[in-house]
This record gives sequence, structure tokens and C-alpha cells, in this order.
Amino acid sequence: MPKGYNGDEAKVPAYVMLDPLKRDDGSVVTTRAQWGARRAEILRAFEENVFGKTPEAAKKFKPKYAVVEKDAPALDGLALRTQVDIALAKAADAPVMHLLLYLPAKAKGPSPVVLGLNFAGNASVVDDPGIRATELWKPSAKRGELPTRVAFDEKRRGWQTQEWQVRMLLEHGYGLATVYYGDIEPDARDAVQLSVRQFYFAKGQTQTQAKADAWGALGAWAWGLSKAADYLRSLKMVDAKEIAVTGHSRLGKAADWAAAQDERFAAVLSTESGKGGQSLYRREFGETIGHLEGSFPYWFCANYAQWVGKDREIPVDGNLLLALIAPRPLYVASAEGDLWSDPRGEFLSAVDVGRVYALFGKRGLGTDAMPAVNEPVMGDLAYHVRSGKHDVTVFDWEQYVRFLDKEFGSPLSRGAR
Ligand code: GTR
Repeated sequence: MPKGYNGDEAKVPAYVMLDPLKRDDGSVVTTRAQWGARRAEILRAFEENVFGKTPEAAKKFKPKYAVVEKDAPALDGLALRTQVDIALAKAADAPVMHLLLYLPAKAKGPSPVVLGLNFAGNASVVDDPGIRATELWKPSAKRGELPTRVAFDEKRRGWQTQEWQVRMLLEHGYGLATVYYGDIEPDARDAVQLSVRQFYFAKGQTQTQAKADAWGALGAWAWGLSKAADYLRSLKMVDAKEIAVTGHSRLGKAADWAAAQDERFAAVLSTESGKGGQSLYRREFGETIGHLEGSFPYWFCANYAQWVGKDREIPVDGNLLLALIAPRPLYVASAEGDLWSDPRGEFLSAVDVGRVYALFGKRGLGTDAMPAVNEPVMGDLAYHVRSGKHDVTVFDWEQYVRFLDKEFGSPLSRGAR
């Protein structure tokens, strides 16, 4: 644990969790019919205080799809590979999102698909010479200087194969779709002029004049996931009702926020999204708002800065973010060695949101005792803390597949595959 942050369970001060079922006027939601109004309040609170609002023009934008390759046989006959360029705004110089999709070659009908942003370029996710190598962003060593575009390093082709487990998904009948997050916005301070966000400011506005609840990078990444889902839903061989969204760490936060806003995402598999994601601000353990805002102010809306040092006062928290995903299938995954994310906080969020799942007749975790390491608990809401560090591992993917099989029904059992 870095100096100045609490990593000692015995030193966590007392705190009171926010109640996802308690409305701002103090009344308590007890029926499904009452949930919609409470849900809207929570969504607004996240827009206003954390992620900012996704501009209406961005929500409405209908991209054109430039299909580069469709259904090319790939991965030793296991998959059909599709690659599509999606310009993210009307302007000729708008950023272009390069989407990579694998569908199981043997599928006779529409397949469920797992969609997630990647950190290191599409060509990093699996060792496939057919994936186009697109440019990445290289951060500048000097503070204040913008990142620059660099060619993908061919030596790094497939170096994230363990983190993505593409073959495992395909073998179980799932498709995998991914986009390099930098296609939407480079992950760098003061780089908004290189982001898609600059195309959606109100006329004549710049980031500095933008409203205090204007979206940040996490908002833009989340929106990119929705635009990718639009494309996936246009395909006959994708089951539009079974698109799950996934992400690790900051991209777990983006996946959570994408599903919170866009209810078309049918399931969420979020790995170590930590503070600002699924763990609890109110639990003083690991990262803080002060750290997030200090290191990554551009991830959030300007209003977020007002909560620095007020982690127990901010009107939202991890359990409320999960409530926006309820009652859809949701997997919360922690790692024992990733104390910065606060595994126990992630678990306690998941326990608490079980009450919202119950409102819909869905099953929460079924326990409020932290499970042993590598022992997943699964209702319609699932949790594990696995051994190891901040990462996405084979173990994580094995549980995700098991969980999706349980929730969607195994694709392999649907007709001849
Ligand atoms: C850290 C940040 C975490 C998490 C992580 C990551 O530096 O403090 O909240 O987002 O980055 O994305 O790997």
C-alpha cells in the first residue's frame, strides 16, 4: 500500500453505507414499480458528481460502419473474424474506433458476445496475424506534453493473450469483441483535444468552459462501448439480448458506467474496478477520491474535485453503481493481492446490492461472509476474490464463462455447435 493510504483492516474507521433503496426524500422503495424513479435519482447523482453527463448529441450519433473484413476464418478454424472502422463523430477528422470481433465458427445461430475495451491495442489480445495493427498512444515523458501516436510494435502481437482468453470464450460458444480504449480518448492528462469529447462540446465551448458536470474520459470510454454495442446488435449472428460488457480496473469502471447508462448490456463482468468503480468510497481502505482526482482528473467531471477528502460524504458509492446494473447478471471480481482496489469493499458492495436484486426476484450472493480465496459465490450476482495480483487471469475467465452459461444458458447446448 502506498504511504498515506490505509491498508490495515483494524484501522478502517466506522462508516455508514448509502442505501440504494432509500429515495432522496427519505421514502423507501419496496416494489419493482418504485425502482425506476429511484434508479433515475442514482443515475443523476453519478452524472453530477462523478462521471459527468453523456451529451445527448453523442448518444444520438449514428456512426457509419466501414467494414474492413467480415467473417474471415481465424484462430485455426475456431472463429470468424470481423474488423470494422467506426468514426465517432461527423467531422472528417473525428477519431475512428477499430472494432475487432470474433464469433464462434461453428455457431448455427446468433451467439452471445463479451465486449470490452483493451489497454494495449486489438493486436495485443490474441496471437493472430490477421488482426490489423492500429496505432497506439505513447504518453509523453514530460508533464504538460501531449501523447503521440505510435505504430503497434509487432513484437507485442498477442502479448495480452492470458488477459483476454479469446480461445476459451470461443470454445464455449461466446464471441469476443474489443476496441483499443485510446481510439476513443488517450489515457493522459490534459489530452481532451485528442479525445472524441471535443466533438461534442456545446457550440463554441472548450473543455475549460464546459459545465462542471460535462463528461470525462470514463464517460467517453463508456459511450464508446455503447457505440460498439450498436454495431454488434446490427449483426444477424450476434444475439442482441446477450451482449455482456467486461473491463479491468479503470476499464472496469468504464464497463460499470456503460452498463449503468445503457440497459441493453445484458450482463457485466467487472474485474477489480476498485474505487470509482465497485468498491466503497466510504470504507477508508486503499485508494481514495483524493488519489483518483489527483492522478486522473480527466477521468471524471469537474464536480468530482469537490469530494476530495470527503469520501464519506459524496452522495454516491460503489453499491449504488451496482444498483444501476441490477437486476442484470453481474460478476464482481477481486484479487487478494490488489488491496488498492479494496477487495472487501467490492464484496460488501455486492452483498448490499443483493437487496435490489431481491426486489426483482433475483438471487444475490446468498452470503454476507467474505468467501475464501478462489471460492466463487454465485447467484444472479456473483463474487470471487482470487489469489494473485491486479490482473485478469484464466481463473477469472473460467468463472465468467461458468456464470454466463448459468445466466444465459450454455451456447453449446443450443442446437448443433
Ligand atoms: C490505478 C488507479 C486505479 C485503477 C488502476 C488501473 O492507478 O489508481 O483506480 O484504475 O490504475 O486502471 O489499473
